This record gives sequence, C-alpha cells and structure tokens, in this order.
Amino acid sequence: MFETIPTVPTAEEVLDRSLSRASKRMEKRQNRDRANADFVQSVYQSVHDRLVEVVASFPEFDEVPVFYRDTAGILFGLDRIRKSLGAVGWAARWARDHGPGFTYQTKRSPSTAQMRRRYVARLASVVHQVDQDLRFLNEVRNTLRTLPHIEDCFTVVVAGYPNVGKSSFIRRVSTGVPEVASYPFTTKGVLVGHRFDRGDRIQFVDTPGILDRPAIERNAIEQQAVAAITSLADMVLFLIDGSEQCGYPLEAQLQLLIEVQGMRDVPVVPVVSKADVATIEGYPSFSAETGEHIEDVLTAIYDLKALQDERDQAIRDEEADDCPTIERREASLGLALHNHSEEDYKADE
Ligand SMILES: Nc1nc2c(ncn2[C@@H]2O[C@H](COP(=O)(O)OP(=O)(O)OP(=O)(O)O)[C@@H](O)[C@H]2O)c(=O)[nH]1
Ligand SMILES: [Mg+2]
Repeated sequence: MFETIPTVPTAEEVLDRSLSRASKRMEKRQNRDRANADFVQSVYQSVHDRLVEVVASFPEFDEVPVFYRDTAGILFGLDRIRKSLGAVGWAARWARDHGPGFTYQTKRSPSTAQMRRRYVARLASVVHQVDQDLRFLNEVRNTLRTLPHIEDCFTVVVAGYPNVGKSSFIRRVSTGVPEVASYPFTTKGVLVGHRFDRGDRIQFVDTPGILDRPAIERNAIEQQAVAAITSLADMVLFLIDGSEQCGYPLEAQLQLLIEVQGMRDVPVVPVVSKADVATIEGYPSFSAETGEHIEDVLTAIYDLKALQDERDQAIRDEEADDCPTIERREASLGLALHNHSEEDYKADE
C-alpha cells in the first residue's frame, strides 16, 4: 500500500540537489549576470518540484483502506501527518510564488552575484523551516511501508491477551512467521500469513495482545490489534490461555472476549490455546506446541468461510432476506470444534 513512497529527503538534501542542478545550469552561461539570474530561477524551480514530489508521493488518507488509515492514525496521528504535508506544500508554494520575482530582481540588479546569494539564503531558510516535517514524514514513510499487504480474501484475525499463543498458532497454520517468545507484547504490529487448503485461500492476521482495560488507556500497540478486528476481520479467532502461563488471569481474558464480541458484527470464535497444559470445560481447545486439535480449529474456520460464501452468494442473488438454513447452520457451528468434557480437564493446578 505504501511501498511506493520514496525516501523523503531532509531540507539539506533538497537544497544540495537543487543547488547542484542550478550550478550545472549556470556553468553553461558565458554572461555572469545572466548566469546568476538563471541560478535563482533554477534553484527555486527545483526546490518547488522536489517538495511537490514529496507531497504527491503520500496517498490521500481519506481514500486509503480503513485499516491503513486507522493504523497510520494510531501510530502517528492523521492530523500531524496532514499538518506536515501542509507545511511542505506551503514551502513548495513559497518557492513557486517568489522564484520568478527574485529572478527578475537578480537580473536587473547592479550586483547579480550578491542578489543570487541573498535569494538562495532566503530559500534555504524557508526549506529549513520544514526540515522537522520532512524528517517526520520520512519516519511515517519508513513505518507505513512495513505494514503488511492485505489481500481481499477471507480474513481470520487472531486476537487475545498478550502471550496466549497467537503467533505460535499463526506459525503452525500459515505462511506467516511471526516471532514467538515467552513474554507479553512480543508482537508489536499486525502481521499476515496465508493458507491454501481445501481449495481455498485464507488470510490469517496476527495481532498484538490486548489488555482488558478502557479503550482510552490502550497503547498504540494494542490499538493496532483493535483496528485489525474492526476493519479487517471476516471472523475473529479469540485465543484464551487456560493455563494462565501467559501471566494474565482467565477472568480478565473472558472479560476481553466479551468486549471483542461487541467490537464488530462478525463471528468471534473463542478457542483455548496451550491445550497440552490446560483446557477449559465447555470451550474447544488446541495446542500449537503438540498440534492437537489444530485441524478441528481449521475445519471450523473453513466451515465459517463456506457459510459466508453462501451468504454472499445469497445476497448476490437477492435472497438474503429469507435464508433460514444458513442461520441454523451458523448457530450449530461450535459443534465442529472439539468441546472438552469434565474428564479432559487437566488444568495445571
Ligand atoms: N505449552 C505451550 N506453550 C505454548 C503454546 N503456544 C504458545 N506457547 C508459548 O507461549 C508463549 C507465547 O507464545 P506466542 O505465540 O509468542 O504468544 P502471542 O500471543 O503471540 O504473544 P504476544 O505477541 O506477546 O501477544 C511462548 O513461550 C510459546 O512457546 C502451546 O500450545 N503450548
Ligand atoms: Mg505474538
């Protein structure tokens, strides 16, 4: 999405390049006075063009897909990005508006070399005024271009508390290779993996952990997970670590589950991870460590996808208003997963 934004130059780099271009142009002139006027004209033009290029290389944030817009907003603040783009645009316009007049003044001056130096200094001062904006935009560019490419296919967002095994699951089932570690917030941004199975391509989105706390208190890392749920998910696979080895109590995880269920009108499927350590009565479970019941989880996902495909087809056929079979099947979907009975329950303590 943002891969095509080229490096944003610093003020010094903008000026260096423009000055060296202007010098080359100046060399061609025999007449020193004409050469000085040409220099002013060229350097103003060149700075204008370069700054316009910078502004034009950023997408119009109102038009980018919601997930990218939200993430850019979470990480940098859309207002701040727009303000910096506005400042760079202002400097470009300043160069465009003053270039012709200063060229004319230089040409007419009895001391063209002195005028050239004065006008170049004024331009340099304007460009330096937006140096912080250019540097900030480069930081935005460097971060945004690392955001994953999101495909337009059935998307499973894997969410839950930190350290519950989300990335381990993604590594098991998809092409994604997120880092796995025994401490919370190992995953700091959204990552994507794919799986082609049963004739269908599915996209898995790994997210950072979310804590059960008021939305206003969530940090940028957690907010990216919320953005993935609210803008990418066709379904949410909500992992619960029944062993509590993640370091967070079960109660808090279940509280978060309730919040996630209310975030978006898509199926939220709770599944217990680390089943090799502990399972929970009434919940399906799997282990990324041993691989047990991973296939059951995948089956449930593919079943949900098939239902969604049917629903989409029904909508396309304008039959969506009367589709009782799909609703009945959706209600019984949990049955596809292995629900643990009392005997299976072997929580650590
Ligand atoms: N015993 C056991 N440990 C697991 C299992 N899955 C993950 N773990 C361990 O749990 C810890 C956290 O795993 P991650 O996959 O990094 O968890 P995460 O939810 O992605 O963590 P964050 O990115 O920090 O939110 C690691 O030490 C894993 O080895 C499992 O099925 N069984
Ligand atoms: Mg992770």
